[in-house]
Amino acid sequence: MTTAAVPGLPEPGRCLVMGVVNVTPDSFSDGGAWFDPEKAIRHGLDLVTEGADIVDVGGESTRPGAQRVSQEEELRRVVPVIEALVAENVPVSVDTMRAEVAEVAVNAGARLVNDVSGGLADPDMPRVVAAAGVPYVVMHWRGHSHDMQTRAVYTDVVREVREELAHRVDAVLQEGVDPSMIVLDPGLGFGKNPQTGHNWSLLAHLDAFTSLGHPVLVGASRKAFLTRLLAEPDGTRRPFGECDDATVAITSLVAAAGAWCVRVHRVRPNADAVRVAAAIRAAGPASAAGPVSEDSHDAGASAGYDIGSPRL
Ligand code: PMM
Repeated sequence: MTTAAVPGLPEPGRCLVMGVVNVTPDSFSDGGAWFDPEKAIRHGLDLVTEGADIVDVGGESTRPGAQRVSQEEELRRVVPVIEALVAENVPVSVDTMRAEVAEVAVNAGARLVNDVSGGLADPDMPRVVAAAGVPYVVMHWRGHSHDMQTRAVYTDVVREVREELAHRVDAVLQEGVDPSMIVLDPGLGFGKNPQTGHNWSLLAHLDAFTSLGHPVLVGASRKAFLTRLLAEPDGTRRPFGECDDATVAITSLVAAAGAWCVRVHRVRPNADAVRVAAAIRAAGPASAAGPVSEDSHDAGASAGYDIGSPRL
């Protein structure tokens, strides 16, 4: 289980909380609430007040079926928001699949590039990230939103997602990305079928990803598999915005299982959850056996924590 520190980002000695600011009119989870730049900036600052360690700013919706926006429009949406948050010393990540957007964002002060395509959408991305020397979230992805759900076909979802991510790691290393800068993400909801349990299998085997030797980020917040899980008896799905308690439950479990970071829309209860998970880990058998560094997320795995076992 690896949750090593990532250069240039906070190291609170627990799972980090990344708060989401979608500067889009059409993201599925928050439906355009932060499309106005002033509102987006205010929202980012509010998320920090609620306990976000990082604020993830994105200008392109990745909801299933979404069409792409132009690069100019993406830049127009995200740059002013990133600049304003950076001016307030907020650790900002940019959620983009475009190398040029990543480059402009990093020049504006973004500290992390969050690429849901793991370098597949724009072949220049890994080289640009390597040159920028910033951490890079490499997410599992099988294609753009307009048809990604047709690619959600697996014989063994955990093995295949792990192998495909491992290939992406090799590819970005070849392009010069430093291994210490790589963060992995199984890509819940992206090319995963919410009706067949793909997302639950990935969550149940987080160790398959932490064992690849890089910190792991989990983005479960308000995803469609939660709206189905929490559906009414007549099948009416729970609205996205009413899946936050379930998101917090996942946060607790993945934080205990060694996730490095969770990406969430409602920060405060998730910030509470990661602190609870850290407190339980710190009080576990490894602590009784000897002092556990507050920074060590790895200590529990070898000591065999009950909660904190890498397998959920
Ligand atoms: N999910 C969304 C957008 N960006 N980034 C990472 N690394 N992981 C995710 O799971 C992820 C992401 C889609 O969610 P949203 O549009 O509701 O914010």
